[in-house]
Amino acid sequence: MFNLILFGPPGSGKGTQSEKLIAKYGLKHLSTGDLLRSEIASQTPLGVEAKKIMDKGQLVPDEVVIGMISSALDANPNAKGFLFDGFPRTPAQAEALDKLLELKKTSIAVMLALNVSEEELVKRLMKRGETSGRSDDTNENVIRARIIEYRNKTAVVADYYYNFDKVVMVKGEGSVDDIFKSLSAEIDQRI
Ligand code: B4P
Repeated sequence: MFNLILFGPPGSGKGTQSEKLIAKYGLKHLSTGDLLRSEIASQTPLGVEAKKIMDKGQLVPDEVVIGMISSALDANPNAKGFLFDGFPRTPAQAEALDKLLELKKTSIAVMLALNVSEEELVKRLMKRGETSGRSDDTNENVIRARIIEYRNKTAVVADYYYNFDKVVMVKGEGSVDDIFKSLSAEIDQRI
C-alpha cells in the first residue's frame, strides 16, 4: 500500500493536483474539504455546523475530521493506497492518522508539500470564487483568515513529518502540468 499526503496552504493546488495524481496512480482520494462540502450539500447536522466554521475561514474540530477519515479508511479496505488532501491539518490529526494507518499495518510514505506565495494564493482563490459557488472563496477577508489559520495551526504539521524524514518540498507555482511532473517524479522514486 502506498499512502501520500499532499500538503500546502489553501489554494496551493492540492485539489487540482490530486485529481491528476489519483488518475495516474490509482490511489483513493480522501479530501476532508470535499467530505465536509458533501455533508453541507446534504444538510446533515455535521454539515450545518461545519459550514458556520468554514465560512469564517477556521478549521473544523479535529474529532469531526478524524471521524470522517476513519470511516473513509474503513469503507475502502481494498484500496491500493490513499492520497490525503487537506488532511492532516493539525498535529493532533497527524498523530491520529498515524494510529489509524498503524491499525491497518501501513503508514505514510511521503508528504509532498506545495510551496506558493501568499499573493498568488489569494489571487487563485478569488478567481475560483467567481465560479465555484464556494462561500469561503468569495470574500478576501475569509481567504486571508484561512491563510492565517494555516500559518498558525497547519504549517507545523510539516515539522511532524520532517522528524520522520518524510517531507519533500515542491514548487507550486508555474503550469499545472509542470507541477504535476515534479510531483510524479517524487512519487516514482518511492512507489
Ligand atoms: P479545502 O477543501 O482543503 O480547500 P483549499 O485548501 O481551499 O483548497 P485546495 O488547496 O485544494 O485548492 P486548489 O489549490 O486545488 O478546505 C476548505 C475548508 O474546509 C478549510 O478552510 C476548513 O475550514 C475545512 N477543512 C478541510 N479539511 C480540514 C481539516 N483536516 N481539519 C479542519 N478543517 C478542515 O485550488 C485553488 C485554485 O487554484 C483553483 O481554482 C485552481 O484552479 C487554481 N490553481 C491550482 N493550481 C494552479 C496553478 N498551478 N496555477 C494557477 N492556478 C492554479
